[in-house]
Amino acid sequence: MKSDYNSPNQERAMSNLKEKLFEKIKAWRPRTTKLLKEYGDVKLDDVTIEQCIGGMRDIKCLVTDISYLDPFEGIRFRGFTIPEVLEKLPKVKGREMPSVEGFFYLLLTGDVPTAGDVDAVTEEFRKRRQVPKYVFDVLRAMPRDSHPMTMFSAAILCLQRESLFVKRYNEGMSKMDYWDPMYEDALNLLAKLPEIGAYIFRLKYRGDKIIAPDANLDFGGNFAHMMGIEKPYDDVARLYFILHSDHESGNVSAHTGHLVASALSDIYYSLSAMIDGLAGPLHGLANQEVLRWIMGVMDKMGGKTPTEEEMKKFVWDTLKTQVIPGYGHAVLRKTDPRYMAQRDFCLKHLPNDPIFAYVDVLYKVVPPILKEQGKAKNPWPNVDAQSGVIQWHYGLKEYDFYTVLFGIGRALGVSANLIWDRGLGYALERPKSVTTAMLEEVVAKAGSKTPVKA
Ligand code: CMX
Repeated sequence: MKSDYNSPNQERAMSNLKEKLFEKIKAWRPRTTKLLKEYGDVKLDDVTIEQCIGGMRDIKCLVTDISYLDPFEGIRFRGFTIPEVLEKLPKVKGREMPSVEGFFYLLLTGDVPTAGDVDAVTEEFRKRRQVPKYVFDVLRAMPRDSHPMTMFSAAILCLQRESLFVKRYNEGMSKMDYWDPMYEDALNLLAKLPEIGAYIFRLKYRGDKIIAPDANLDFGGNFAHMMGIEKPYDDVARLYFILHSDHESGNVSAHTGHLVASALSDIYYSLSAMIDGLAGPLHGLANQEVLRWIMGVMDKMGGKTPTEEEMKKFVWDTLKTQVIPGYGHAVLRKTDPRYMAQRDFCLKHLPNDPIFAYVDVLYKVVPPILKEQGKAKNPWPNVDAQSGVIQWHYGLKEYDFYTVLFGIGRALGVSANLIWDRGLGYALERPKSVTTAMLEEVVAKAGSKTPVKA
């Protein structure tokens, strides 16, 4: 049967990216196989009762080579820090930021692309960009006050009928080929996300005045164009998608994507679920919460920037009922370098923005307060504390849309991971649960604080 995508088993030429990826996967497989087959019983970690009940912090039970999060240094994508990524990747012509396509090449292959490589990936995305009309029909059928993340997740989910992975699986493909239709599905979906995101935005917040895509623009440039926001918003979009792409595998969105895909669900199911996990206020939705909270403070201040003393009072009052959005992290123990990259952008492009002034005062007052309160393990700001102010500055004031931007970025990293998961044949995820009585029994047997395996 003739397949409608390029498979390594077929004679049709693969794209540069796919060919290179296939070489990398083949070279990597023996490492994973050897670890599993020869050293599978080597112990990696102990698990405490606190970790078992308390959200599995720090338990090492996921593998990814696409990014690594050091608690004190922050994220590295394929070994590169954020400043290194921004410096090393080829820039879009005449713009400050690298293209999203080039960054995706780095995530997928681990190599810095040449300008020619970037052009080839840009072309790959361009070919796959057309969003089927039924997606827009589904979005239009939804109540207009649906949250943008609900609409985004639904749009991705309804595309599931396009899955090539499902087709090939039903045809009985070999496990060694799983990565191939996953790659095809991932690129087909990623290429459509900017238009889907911009469509939701214009449908909901710009009187349904939809802007058609421009075939000559790159991922970030086209998104800015369809949003109807002038330069340098194209660079904001590129920066934003790159910064939010990946944060190793344990965060809720990446982990959800991995978990769902581990059942051999296709990328549409996996990414729709990933978006649902991102939509929680303790995770990606925090970027909307930050702006909502700042607006509340601003209202009370009659628009005036509060003094540090006034802001301290707002922070303490907030702590009576909720967490301070944009502060704290489950892994990081210092200011998030994604926060710093956006702060640098603000200092360069919008130093006098009134909301940036708020964010700046918060940076001074929140960490000492969280330290004094003594609960949060990390009193420093995360990515979400700084991201809304940039959007607001460029006219995107509908802050409940902000997490969709996070979602488009996160889809890049999660997709790269899922393709590699398939390439290396990662297993169905199925941790073991215990009962409370079992934990109590373990404690009774231990008779001390020494952790004992259940
Ligand atoms: N404000 C107030 N209290 C905070 C806090 C904050 N920003 N961050 C943590 N705490 C509290 C926790 O609620 C917890 O309190 P309880 O013991 O009463 O339950 C205590 O400090 C210990 O928490 P922790 O171990 O430091 O943090 P966790 O790993 O449990 O949670 C996170 C991490 C991000 C959910 C938490 O710091 C938080 O709620 N931050 C605010 C929301 C936010 O910005 N989320 C976005 C994170 C980045 C992202 O994923 O996008």
